[in-house]
Amino acid sequence: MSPALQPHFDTVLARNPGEVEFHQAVAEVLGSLAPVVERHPEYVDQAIIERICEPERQLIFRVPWVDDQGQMQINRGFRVEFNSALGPYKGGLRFHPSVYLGIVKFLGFEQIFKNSLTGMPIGGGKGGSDFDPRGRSDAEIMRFCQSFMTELYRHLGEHTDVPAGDIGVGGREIGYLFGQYKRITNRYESGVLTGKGIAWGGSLVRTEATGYGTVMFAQSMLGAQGKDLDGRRVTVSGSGNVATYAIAKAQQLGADVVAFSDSSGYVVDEAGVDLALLREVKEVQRGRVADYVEQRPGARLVTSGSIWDVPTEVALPCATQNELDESDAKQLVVNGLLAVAEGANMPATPNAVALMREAGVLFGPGKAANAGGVATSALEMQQNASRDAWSFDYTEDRLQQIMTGIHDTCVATAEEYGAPGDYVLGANIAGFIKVADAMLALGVI
Ligand code: NDP
Ligand code: 2IT
Repeated sequence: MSPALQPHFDTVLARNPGEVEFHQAVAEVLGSLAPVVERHPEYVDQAIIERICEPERQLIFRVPWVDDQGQMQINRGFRVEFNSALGPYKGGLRFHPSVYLGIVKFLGFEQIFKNSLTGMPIGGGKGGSDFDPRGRSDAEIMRFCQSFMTELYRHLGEHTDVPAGDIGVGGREIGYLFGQYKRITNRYESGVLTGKGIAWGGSLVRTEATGYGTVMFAQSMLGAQGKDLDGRRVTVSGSGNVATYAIAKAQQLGADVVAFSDSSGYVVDEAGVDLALLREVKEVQRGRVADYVEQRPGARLVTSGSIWDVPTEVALPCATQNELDESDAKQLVVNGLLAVAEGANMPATPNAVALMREAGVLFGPGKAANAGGVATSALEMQQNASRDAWSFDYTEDRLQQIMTGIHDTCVATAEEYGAPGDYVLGANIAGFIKVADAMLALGVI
């Protein structure tokens, strides 16, 4: 890291002890900014680096609820309102037992630059809870969401802070959260949450957007090299929202998607993933990947090793942070990997990223590659503000334009800063500069 930035990183480490994922995310962004602060010393002089690493507001609250056995349960809720220089705080809510402040802050920090890259007027935030939805009934999920919103509602608003989904939070949870917000405030304020159902203010394409956008980004990276996805072997980790629609779009573009996973193992389906069956198992039955294998002759479940052992040309990590490490990267490269687009947030470890890039693999970092989800959330907000509803095709076209724009911005910025083809540098610098300039214009706040 450059000498101008190192003291600020040391301060982040000292002020945020134990938040290892947050440290990792900050190191990755600051690691790209040396040429920027050389050209623009005002970013250091005006404390932009220090300010951008310090959330504007951090909320931690108790979430009490009663389970189906009548037992009192207590979880912890979080919302980190990181940066509102470009617009209202925007970012998802994650419900997973691993959630703690360090995870929410890493996700919120990434969101600042991702949202900036989309070109839409949205700031960065993230939230969630250590609540584990696995095995909980619909009624328990509803009571948890209602309790969570009973505290959080006072901090939200279509012009203030606009949550959406993330791991463990999909359309069902957004429904319960929106219902409670509407009841408490007595306002039908559609723009306060995104990822809503189509009948009650949602946008077509939002469900598909993150996975579709990730594949559009991979296609653009390959296209810049005169290649495409048609006929290529593709592996997608995870089997949730992002993974499902990454598989769908990759198949539409002619790829052979041969593997996917959940936290219990991975599935190899050499005949090509049966998307209709996967959706039935995950979205309707709320089952596990093992249930897919039971209903799909020829597919096999592997519960040891890693999905990245499966030979593939294009890897799309769409599960969670740090799920692809250095030894996975080594194996992928040995097996002939061409390109990676991160559908998840920070799924590849820093050593894995370095190894793949040194091997000449095209690498699309999450804050660029998975930005289609939040970009389409901003399109949902736009429809809500104008009380309009767009067609699927029109909305998908807008998503495609946004993803192409992000790709081209990364390429142009990397070239401008002397690192052609470096999508990590391009994304970090382009995302940062827009926010930094807005912060300078808005004064010391
Ligand atoms: P879902 O909850 O729909 O799916 C998550 C998937 O990842 C599940 O298959 C889950 O398996 C798997 N997974 C989660 N944790 C682990 C783990 N520790 N090890 C292995 N597998 C795991 O979430 P999403 O699809 O919405 O999110 C996936 C990723 O994409 C996250 O990193 C999220 O931050 C990111 N993202 C999501 C966006 C969105 O719009 N939803 C937008 C941009 C990024 P299991 O069921 O076994 O836990
Ligand atoms: O990580 C992400 O970009 C998301 N979970 C989506 C955020 C959003 O507000 O749509």
